[in-house]
Amino acid sequence: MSEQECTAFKGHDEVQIQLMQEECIVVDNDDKPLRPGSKKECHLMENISKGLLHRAFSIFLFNSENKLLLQQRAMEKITFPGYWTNTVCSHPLWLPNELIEENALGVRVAAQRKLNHELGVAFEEAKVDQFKFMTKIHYLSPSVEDPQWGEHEIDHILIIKTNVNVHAVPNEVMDHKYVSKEELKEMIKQSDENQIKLTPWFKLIALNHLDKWWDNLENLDPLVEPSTIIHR
Ligand code: DMA
Ligand code: MN
Repeated sequence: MSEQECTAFKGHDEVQIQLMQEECIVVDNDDKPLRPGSKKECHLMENISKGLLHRAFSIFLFNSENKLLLQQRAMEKITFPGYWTNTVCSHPLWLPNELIEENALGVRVAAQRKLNHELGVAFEEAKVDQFKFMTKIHYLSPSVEDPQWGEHEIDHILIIKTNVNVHAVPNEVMDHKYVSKEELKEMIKQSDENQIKLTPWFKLIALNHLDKWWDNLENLDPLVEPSTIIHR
């Protein structure tokens, strides 16, 4: 590791440093893949300030009682440690099966992989075809704890309604819970009062988009906007 890399990763968790070598998908403003870019390159604010953008996804998993599964990010995470967020957020990688464009199949393949990697959900419990790709949201946000890191993504929103067995992986997730709409409202209030932390992308989605999907979990098709990119 170079001296510059040692500085960027100072004090961080070894497993999470290794994961910074993953090859994310660098995209243009229309979400067209341009080239692979390491997770590290994609999340350093010095590159983001020059316009570097990558592809991501956010999973919203609801159980049969229509409660939403949230996770609290592990303290080992380099970006947004200890923050509460939607079920899983991550990136499809520059791999043939995660680059498939048709109906965001590559992103859904990655979603299944990460639901298993972070929350220990078995592949059979969340099949690729069960994820519904809703729309894309483009946003930029520096990490408050360590402002040299941040996010600048075209985030694919994926909804899945199913009951799963969660076996959270401690290096990724320190806590998880299912919430009703009212319970989430209360959490948003607590985050406004600085009692808990919510990730900026989750708060943005929860405040602007989530209700219309949550109210229509049995009939999401009319709300699907695959070619829209909401710019924030
Ligand atoms: C990044 O999430 C993705 C979004 C939508 C912000 P992350 O930092 O949890 O990614 P990973 O789990 O791959 O580290
Ligand atoms: Mn990212």
